[in-house]
Amino acid sequence: MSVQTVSTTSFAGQEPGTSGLRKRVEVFQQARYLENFVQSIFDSLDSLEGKTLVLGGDGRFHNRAAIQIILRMAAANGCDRIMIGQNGILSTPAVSCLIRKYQAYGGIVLSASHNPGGPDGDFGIKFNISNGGPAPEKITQAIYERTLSITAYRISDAPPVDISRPGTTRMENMEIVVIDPVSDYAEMMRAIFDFDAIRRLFAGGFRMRLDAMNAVCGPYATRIIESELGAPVGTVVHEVPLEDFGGHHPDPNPVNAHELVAYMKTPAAPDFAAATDGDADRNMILGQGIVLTPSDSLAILAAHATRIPGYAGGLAGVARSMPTSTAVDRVAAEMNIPCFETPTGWKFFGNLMDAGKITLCGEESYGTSSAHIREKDGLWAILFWLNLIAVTGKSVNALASQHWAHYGRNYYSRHDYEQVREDKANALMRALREKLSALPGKRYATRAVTLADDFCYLDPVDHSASENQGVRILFSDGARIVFRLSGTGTVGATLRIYYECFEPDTRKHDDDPQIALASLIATAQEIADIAGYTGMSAPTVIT
Ligand code: VG1
Ligand code: CO
Repeated sequence: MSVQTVSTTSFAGQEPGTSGLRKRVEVFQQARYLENFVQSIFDSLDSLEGKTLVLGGDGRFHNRAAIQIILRMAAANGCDRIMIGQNGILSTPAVSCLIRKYQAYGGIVLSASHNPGGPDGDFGIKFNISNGGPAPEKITQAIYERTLSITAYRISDAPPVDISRPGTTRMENMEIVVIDPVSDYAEMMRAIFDFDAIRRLFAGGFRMRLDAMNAVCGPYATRIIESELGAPVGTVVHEVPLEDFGGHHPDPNPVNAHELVAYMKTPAAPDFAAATDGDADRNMILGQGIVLTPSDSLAILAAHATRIPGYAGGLAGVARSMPTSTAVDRVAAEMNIPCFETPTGWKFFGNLMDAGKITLCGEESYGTSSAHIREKDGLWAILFWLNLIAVTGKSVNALASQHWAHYGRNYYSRHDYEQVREDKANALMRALREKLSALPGKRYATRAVTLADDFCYLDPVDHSASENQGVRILFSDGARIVFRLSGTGTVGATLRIYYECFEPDTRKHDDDPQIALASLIATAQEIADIAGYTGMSAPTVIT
């Protein structure tokens, strides 16, 4: 066993996006591609000597091969100890939990999250720092810059390590600890939620379906919801993680999880349903006949948080990403706590949590979490809902209607235009930016524009500025349109347009969101000429 130094040349485009580096599997399979990026991570950090890293992934295709390479590189780069999930499996929230609990220096998550998997799908890699959260922009930028100048990487020639059983082995001077992927995470959930109340709920005949989409949530959900909380076997479906997610697109939204949505409209529908994504950090919440928007879910959880043991002391504050609806802002205003607006991507919440400024936060893209870790957490959100249903005795539908009656309803929808030519998407955004200064005061249908800008975030903790985080157009009646380009896609550009309007009148709370938002959707077309630039008369995905 010895450490080799292998010369290499740089690859273009190893720039982390909204959440790590994501590329097609075939790109990652090129010789030296993963090695270059991993060495660039290590080169951008302090020495690994004496430090512990956490390593795991969502089990997608290329996970097993990548894990063996990273183990050999970590050993060669002087890492002291690496904690790895059995069979290389760890959900993103579990990685965050382990880094914090064992005071690791950081973690490497192998996942392209909500992107499809399999040999023709996507692969991804992300570095998390010692607070358990995604590396902030200054670190991802340093990693990217390193990938451009790299000339060599270090790797041990040790044979592959058996990671199929918990236990400890060594490679070079590094200790490799294979751990059960679920137990630490489950212990943390027990400390936050009232498991007895949820057990009584299931014992009383409450029925639920959780679709794990053949991704990494399966082992966590079966152990916690079925074995521990007593839900009947079969409550968690598609519970076995598969390398290609069984052909599912593991992005829990009404389009990809259409079977679950349809099932919730049948007479056989259980009381509650949920779905999670590739790496188990996203969640979709459903009641009988309804899918709750993630923005509403966040607002409702915030409004009831003190009923959950882990949040009985109250919330320090809340935060949402800029495109997320302002429903939670109304809750924060009534609770008299601060509400922060951050750019898209979980990395921006970390500083606010570390500084004790927020307890709950979320994004419109089916992400919700709290300061218990520094990532979004799908199963946490589902357990929060179960706990809430157990202590209030109310259904998802009842809790939503009650919420809208009290605060008003923020109708919300996201329209995605996928696989747009990059030059066209960029031209649309450029033309829109050029128009912004002329928009305030202009009227569209019944509304006047009050503000139009390109969102710039000033981090209140480290005072860093993040510019060009999405174009937002705000109207006099509280409606908003937001335009931005996705930072997680791997083919062409994805244009995301987010629509929101506020309806205080209870009699108008049961409309179809697309109808409630129709005039705003027409306004976006008029302002941005979406059809002209994209050549598409309708979005490819509506959520
Ligand atoms: C998308 C979502 C964003 C989320 C990110 C990572 O990013 O919009 O809210 O944080 O995915 O989620 P983008 O840049 O494509 O809009 V995950 O669960 O895929 O890591
Ligand atoms: Co995810």
